[in-house]
Amino acid sequence: MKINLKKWWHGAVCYQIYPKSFNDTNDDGIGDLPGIIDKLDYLKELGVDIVWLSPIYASPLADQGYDISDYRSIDPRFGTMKDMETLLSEAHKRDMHILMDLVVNHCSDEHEWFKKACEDPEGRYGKYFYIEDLKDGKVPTNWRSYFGGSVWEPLPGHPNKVYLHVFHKKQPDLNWENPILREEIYDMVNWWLDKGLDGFRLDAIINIKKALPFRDYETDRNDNMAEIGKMLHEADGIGDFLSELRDRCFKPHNAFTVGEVFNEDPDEIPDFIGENGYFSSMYDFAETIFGQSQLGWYSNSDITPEDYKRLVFETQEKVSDIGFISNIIENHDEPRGVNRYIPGDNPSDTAKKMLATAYFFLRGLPWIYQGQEIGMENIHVTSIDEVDDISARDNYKVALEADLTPDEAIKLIEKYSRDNARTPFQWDGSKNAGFTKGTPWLRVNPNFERVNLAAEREDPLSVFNYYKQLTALRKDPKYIELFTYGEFKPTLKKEYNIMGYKRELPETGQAVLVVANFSDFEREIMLPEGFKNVILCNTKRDPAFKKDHDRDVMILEPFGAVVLEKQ
Ligand code: TEU
Ligand code: CA
Repeated sequence: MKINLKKWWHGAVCYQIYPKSFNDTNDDGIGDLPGIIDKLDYLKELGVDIVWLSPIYASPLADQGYDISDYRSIDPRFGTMKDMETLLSEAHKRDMHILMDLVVNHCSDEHEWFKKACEDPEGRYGKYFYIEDLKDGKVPTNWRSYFGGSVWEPLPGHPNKVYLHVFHKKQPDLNWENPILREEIYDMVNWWLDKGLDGFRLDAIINIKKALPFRDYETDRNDNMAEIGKMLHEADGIGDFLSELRDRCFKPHNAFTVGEVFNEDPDEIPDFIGENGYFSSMYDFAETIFGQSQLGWYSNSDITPEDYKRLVFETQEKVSDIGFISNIIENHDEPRGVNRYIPGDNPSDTAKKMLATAYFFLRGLPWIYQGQEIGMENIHVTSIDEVDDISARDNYKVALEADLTPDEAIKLIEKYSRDNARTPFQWDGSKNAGFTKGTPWLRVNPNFERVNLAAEREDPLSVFNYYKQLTALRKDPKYIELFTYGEFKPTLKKEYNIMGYKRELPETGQAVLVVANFSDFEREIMLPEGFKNVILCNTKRDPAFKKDHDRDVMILEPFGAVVLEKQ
């Protein structure tokens, strides 16, 4: 069968690796590049085409690699440049593509550029950053950094000067207004692409444009500071930077790029991911950020299946055929999707497969975050000492300041900590889940005896074997055009806790209906006409069908999910 994909990546299945926690080959407790190379066949078997690596550049790891001290070298803890080259060539042999994380809103305070800026704030490198004078002892603005506290930090060696960091103080922001800095970045990006790298995920990219001149915003907590979002909302003109980056780097290399974009307006979607967009794709974070409070995690609200469905449908409708949105249920900054989106405390394998079905066939690119494919779950936390994530540690403090008891604060950490996604991959039932023979840098989830790849391989009904079915169906020559280009039509909208949608190719009339039951009891669903042919189902038995007057009714098990083809 001839498959007409307009771009090579349109029908791709994508996978995120968090290298530190993926696979350790030298037993230092830290995952590494040789460990990734060893697992390329595994990823191929899973049906993965594009792999994004969270940062592996030289870094003090203050924010786990999102603080880069040398963009052109690999941190020895992750391996060598030779390993990286081997990874690229081994991936390409398997027709797989590798993306690195492009972290250019900030670098590390241990980067050469920042060290030189401290030596001579008025010189060339001082202008790579936002360095300001204190005025009457006061910092320039009242912005609160994402990880807590002021965004302004005294410049080492210069008591009257401060530098800007919207994330951690070890992550000074780069000044994109400076054309010389931009040239440095483009050189570096092109250097990697010339090496054969296939593209990038663009970290925190929306932060590179600041609203200037600096000013205070309305405070939103009793720390008398204002969240960064208010400033970003006012910052105009990021498009100039992003178009330049696209034209100077991505386009000439035909690179694949995916943006971490949080705050786009619906009318900006074409600029970001349209025909000549800044990026190939960007993530849909509507579900991720739902319920987040300005006050901190302690004041967040939960997401219900009805919220989830509404938000997903909104994104699908607003993106429509403009471009390819990237669909996720989790990443390295989020709790595990199965704990966030499935109602109840202990998600069953059936429920995990239901959630997977619900998002996998949406229009756009399906992404799997490492461990998601075996149903990895959040980890229990008993004390703040067990927590690595700097964001969680800050939120713990904020919660205590808001008068939560330590127990209540720990419950929050358990729910939202970024550590949840960062515990080592559970390869098998042996010590440390087969991740390392040394001491893992972050503790292994004790549920590994139940949730691990080796055990799931043996079980035809496992979450892992189901993910293989998902990727195989999406890429089946018979369906790939339908899932890649087919229209998205929300269906069964009024069925409470049921997510239903059609994918349809108007030219051929080919259509499927995806139905996912987010309730823990059986449901009878009145079907639109013609959809009776089950092509995928997450339960042992296919759903039963019956007639109600003239209409077809499907009986879906608790947390059942099904893909039906139109006859
Ligand atoms: O994240 C950017 C970002 O905005 C999130 O960190 C967000 O603030 C957080 O998820 C709220 O829970 C990127 C990376 O994905 C993250 O790991 C880094 O810490 C951050 O940038 C700084 O580079
Ligand atoms: Ca290692």
